[in-house]
Amino acid sequence: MSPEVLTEKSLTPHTSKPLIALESTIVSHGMPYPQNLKTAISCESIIRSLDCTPATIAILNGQIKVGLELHELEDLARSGEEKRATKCTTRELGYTLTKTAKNPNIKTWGSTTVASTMHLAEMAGIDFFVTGGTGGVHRDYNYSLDVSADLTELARTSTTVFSAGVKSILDVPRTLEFLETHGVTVGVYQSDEFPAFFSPKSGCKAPIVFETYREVAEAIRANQKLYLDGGFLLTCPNPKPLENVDSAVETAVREVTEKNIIGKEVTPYILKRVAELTDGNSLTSNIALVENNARIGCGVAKAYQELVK
Ligand code: PSU
Ligand code: MN
Repeated sequence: MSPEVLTEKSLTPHTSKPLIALESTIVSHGMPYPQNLKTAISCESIIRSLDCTPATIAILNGQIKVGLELHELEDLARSGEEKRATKCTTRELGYTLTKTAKNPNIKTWGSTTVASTMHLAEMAGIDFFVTGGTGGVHRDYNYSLDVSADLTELARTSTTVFSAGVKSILDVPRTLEFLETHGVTVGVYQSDEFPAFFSPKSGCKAPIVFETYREVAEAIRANQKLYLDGGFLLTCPNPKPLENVDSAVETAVREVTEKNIIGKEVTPYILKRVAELTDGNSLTSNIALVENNARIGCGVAKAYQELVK
């Protein structure tokens, strides 16, 4: 990270253990309080228990933070509902840094999405990043041209992202086409079907199936040796699938059009509505899959560390 943005306060944790980046938008805009805090804490402790070091990334009062203290995680978790957190994708990083720096008396967060977390993780020298679901091509793409910046960032930033695939709120086949066009390596862990977040099944074939952590680590290493600068997406099927989520998804997606919700508000709106319409069942499933991604992320990070030793 260049010295201007990497100050003493934002320092990456010093450790010889593999570092695992975590995003902050999932905390501020992806889940309600207090489940968001519970998930963030449990994810960090799973990572620690597997002998890796978690580093949740966010912007606090004009300061990039790589690795949050518990009280900061708590504050971040409350900041979504209190509207003190701005969802901040790559294009808003610079602006959010300068804007939030002007609010010294309010704890204002710039919460980073998959795209912006990938970028900051790479700058901080962190190779692995665990999240829940990645953004993708939206279902109404023909009309809205809505493609998440997560996909374009995956095309250019060499961070390995662990997710449970792409939610059925999105157009899964088109998301896979986009990733193929942009040369992103997409693997599925121990399944021959690409997972769709709540469900391990999307109807789309896995582009690559990986059976072991070591195999994934070897492929990441080989990409690096080939100077392939793009990202690597390892998708992990949800261990606690949620059935009958389709009608909730349909309703939420329809409401987006009816209410003319656009831009970066779309995804948080759909996530919130699906949680409401499934009586919170979607949250239980969401938490289980993030924890599962954390375990697999640590397994691969450790296999990678062995490989480059
Ligand atoms: N999908 C989820 N949970 C999330 C997100 C997506 O299941 O929390 C968040 C992530 O931060 C992701 C962002 O990077 O939404 C994508 O937003 P958009 O579709 O506006 O690019
Ligand atoms: Mn979008």
